[in-house]
Amino acid sequence: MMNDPAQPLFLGLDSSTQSLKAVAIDADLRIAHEESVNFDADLPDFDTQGGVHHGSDGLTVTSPTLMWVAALDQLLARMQSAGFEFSRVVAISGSGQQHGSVFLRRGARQTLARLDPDKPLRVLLAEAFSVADSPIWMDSSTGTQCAQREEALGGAQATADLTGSRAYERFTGNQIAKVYETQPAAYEETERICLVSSFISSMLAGDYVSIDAADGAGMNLMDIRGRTWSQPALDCTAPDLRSRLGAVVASHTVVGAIHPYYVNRYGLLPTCKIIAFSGDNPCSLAGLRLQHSGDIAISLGTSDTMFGSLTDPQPSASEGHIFGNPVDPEGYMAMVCYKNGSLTREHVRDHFADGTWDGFNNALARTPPGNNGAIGLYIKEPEITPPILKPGIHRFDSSGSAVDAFGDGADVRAVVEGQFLSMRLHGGNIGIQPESILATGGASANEAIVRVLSDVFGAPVYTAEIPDTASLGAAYRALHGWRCQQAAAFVPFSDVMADAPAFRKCADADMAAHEVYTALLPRYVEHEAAVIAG
Ligand code: 5FX
Repeated sequence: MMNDPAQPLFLGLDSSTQSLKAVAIDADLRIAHEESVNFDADLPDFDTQGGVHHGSDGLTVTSPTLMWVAALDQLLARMQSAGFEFSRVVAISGSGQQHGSVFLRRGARQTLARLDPDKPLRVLLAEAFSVADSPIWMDSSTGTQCAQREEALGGAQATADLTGSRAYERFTGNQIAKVYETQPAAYEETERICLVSSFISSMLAGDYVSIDAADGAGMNLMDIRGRTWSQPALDCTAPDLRSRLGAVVASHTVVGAIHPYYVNRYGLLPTCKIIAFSGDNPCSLAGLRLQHSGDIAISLGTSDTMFGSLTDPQPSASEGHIFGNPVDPEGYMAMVCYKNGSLTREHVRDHFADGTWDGFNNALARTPPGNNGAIGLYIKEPEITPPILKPGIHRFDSSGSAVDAFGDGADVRAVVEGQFLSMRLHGGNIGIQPESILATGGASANEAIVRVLSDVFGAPVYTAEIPDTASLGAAYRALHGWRCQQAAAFVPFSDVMADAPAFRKCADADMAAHEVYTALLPRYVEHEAAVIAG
């Protein structure tokens, strides 16, 4: 359907690892415009691979902060050249890769306030950073700082209970602690520390903008239930940190208005509102419209991810993360990430089926739910959930004995069932109780795999073919924040999404098969524990 030129538009930006994207929607949720800038291809002078620089230690991963600045100007200029009507945009929100940090030096606030529309942002902000290379989520160089945090906060479980996750290397508090320890002068020079999300919104507002409670939870610094900075968590990170972080706000908050720079340069309305930006995973939750507790998304991609809304989180030192919910200021979201996803299923397809998906699906068809008691853990990549670093295949027969091989087709069923039993176990451990599952990613198109997913969880599975859930979710959140502001009250996200088309149901659970999996789960737990123990 055509977009009505009189209708207001809502803009969602997504500053991800490899690109900056924009999606504009109208109030009826129709997409009006899409644009993107690829960091490697479109900003070659920053010389990144996949948007990042790898340090020589094999652990440090950064991105040049100024590249994200340059990308914003380039993206907006492209939209202008394409005839995008910036004057219709009434609200902007955004998504940022989680955990990445931006260190702004003393005086940068004034620089932001005085942006000169005749000059590009990368020139204006060239001197604004006390740390030129932003640590990002792929960094794993802060093992020492993580150990110090858990020690100071009373252990891994106490850290998870307080902040929603045990100390993780990529989480921003540990990155900040490393900057303080290794570059004390740079830390001293720092006036403000932003997340990628709050940095992009700060550039748009021309002032420092608050971090939202969903992305803020990815720092190991926020009290997950109070949704404010935790003093003990700040204290074990770096001195005078609170004043460098600003406040935490609910994700639907209007955090400012667009700076005149963008009014003059691109024709945005001076009244255009900036809604707090959030992390990419929280924005994906919004993009997939998971508004009710029990609405779960499972992304079956290169690596598998499970996330969803919940009201009763159970933070765990062993698995997953609890974040604030980006569309419900009282709610939470939980997320469990796996390294072994499609590549591992493909490995089994190639070695234990005939190398085709038809062969894989035929193997599923000729083996029964529960695999006659055979259970397998297929660790092709070092796994994070649960932590099993050594690659290998672990097979157990129906009597619980470790075996070297399975019979016809059983490896195929075992890899799929093992992955979904693991999700049921570890998701359940942090409070995820799926009532309906939205499957996304490449393998969600495979009906045989999706059937097993539905049976393992005993829940219906729907599919969504939304390529850019984070940028779309950011646009939905722009609309949501704007509607709350217009109403001068919180408007449920489900009201804002009421007219969205329903997702396609692709499987209903076979409850007899579900019972088989429920009976099998204790054995899966036992075998997984044995594999972890080596
Ligand atoms: C989540 O905790 C992650 O580290 C990643 O999914 C990043 O958000 C990717 F941008």
